[in-house]
Amino acid sequence: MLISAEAVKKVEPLIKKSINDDKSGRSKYLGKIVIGTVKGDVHDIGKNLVATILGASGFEVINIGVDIPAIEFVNVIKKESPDIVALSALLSVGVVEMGKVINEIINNGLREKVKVIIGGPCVDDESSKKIGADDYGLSAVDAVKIAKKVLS
Ligand code: B12
Repeated sequence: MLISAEAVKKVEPLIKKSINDDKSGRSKYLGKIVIGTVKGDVHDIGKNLVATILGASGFEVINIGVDIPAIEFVNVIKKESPDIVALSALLSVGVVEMGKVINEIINNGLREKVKVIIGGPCVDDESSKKIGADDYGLSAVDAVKIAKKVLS
């Protein structure tokens, strides 16, 4: 696992460069997204891939890293005023943490101001509805589709 994770990290800048070099297909500005992996979870390969693809699709992306507590998401929302917060988790317990982030957003009176999308192998329609997310996705391609959808 560690070797594959390191391999992907090495390749990531090359993927970004190749996307940035291909200016022909670049889209117009679509909005601002804050993305992070929720507390207790340090998996970031998929989340970084999602961030890269969203960035290449026209979104301004602020990637705040891994193991991010709910209150930290709220602090960044207050500072950056994003259109969307994207939550990533690979561990099953991540869904509970995602729910905590949404509750913290509600408690701080920010829910009307920001859309919340969630993703990772452990999320589905049921869990997304249960915690009150606006939508969920299972891949980087989904991320672009649902980000556009929740803002439309
Ligand atoms: C690499 C890896 C690690 C690396 C992570 C390195 C890193 N920098 O990310 C290391 C070695 C650190 C690691 C640690 C652990 N891991 Co791990 N890990 C994996 C592994 C092999 C691959 C994950 C991966 O990168 N996949 C490739 C990426 C591209 O896919 P992805 O992450 O799913 O992302 C895609 C989608 O999910 C989606 N997506 C992701 N985020 C978002 C967000 C949004 C908004 C949207 C729309 C979409 C989206 O789009 C992405 C791109 O297509 C998986 C097994 C597997 N086959 O998936 C286990 C796995 C996730 N790990 C697991 C476990 C248990 C652990 C540990 C607890 C092990 C341990 N006992 O220490 C620790 C947890 C540490 C922690 N606190 O987080 C379990 C989780 C089980 C569960 N369901 O809870 C898995 C499933 C392995 C298993 N079968 O048991 N792991």
